[in-house]
Amino acid sequence: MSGRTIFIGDVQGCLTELKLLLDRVQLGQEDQCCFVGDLVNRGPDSLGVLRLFQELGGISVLGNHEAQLLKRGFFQDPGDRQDWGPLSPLAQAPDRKQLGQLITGFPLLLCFPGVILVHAGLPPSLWDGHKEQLEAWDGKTLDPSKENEEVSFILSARYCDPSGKRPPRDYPPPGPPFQPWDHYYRGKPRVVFGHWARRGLVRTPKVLGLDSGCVYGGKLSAWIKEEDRIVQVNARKAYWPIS
Ligand SMILES: [Mn+2]
Repeated sequence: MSGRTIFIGDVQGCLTELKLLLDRVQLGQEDQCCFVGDLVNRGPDSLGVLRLFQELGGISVLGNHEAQLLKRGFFQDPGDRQDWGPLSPLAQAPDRKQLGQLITGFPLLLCFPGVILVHAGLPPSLWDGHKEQLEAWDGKTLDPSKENEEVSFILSARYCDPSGKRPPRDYPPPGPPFQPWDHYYRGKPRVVFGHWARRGLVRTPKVLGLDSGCVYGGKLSAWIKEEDRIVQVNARKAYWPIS
């Protein structure tokens, strides 16, 4: 029997909950764990999460939290004087550079059979789900010197208007003409994304939103593709105030 594909929402350093979730899905040797990004920051053990991710041979797309670290050169030289808060143990870890290389390789978008994985949103140029356009993005990594609107849509979009224009801010909810970006998605592959803790779990025929706010005291969610099944664990506590 071949393994399953298990998509996992924003972990944000919640190592205990991640381990519980992997128990609950009864992770097997052949199973592949695919993360929506934001493995790190805010929660109690980002270093532990990255090491476990490595051990699992996990796959992840890039989240905005990882992108920030890459842009700030965190993995080359986090700097002695800077206070990295919950990321301090990672900043001081002997395997920091190695983990940084892993994250540098996180793509912005990944295609699986029947599924597209991104951190936050699928940019307007991909809403029709044309194969050639998707192929151009599949596996592409971040070039920090070439960040454009599409990259920022992938990393941080929540609402947009029918043309794909985003509101100045997503909270409080912007109201018409803005809608959650997936409202406009017409493609065939199902899009798996995270990044939107306030919205919580989203499950429609077109998309799965897996950020159920674990680090804020919500849940950590997984979707097992082959079984079309959601598995969740409750956060042990709120590790960070929701902003
Ligand atoms: Mn995010």
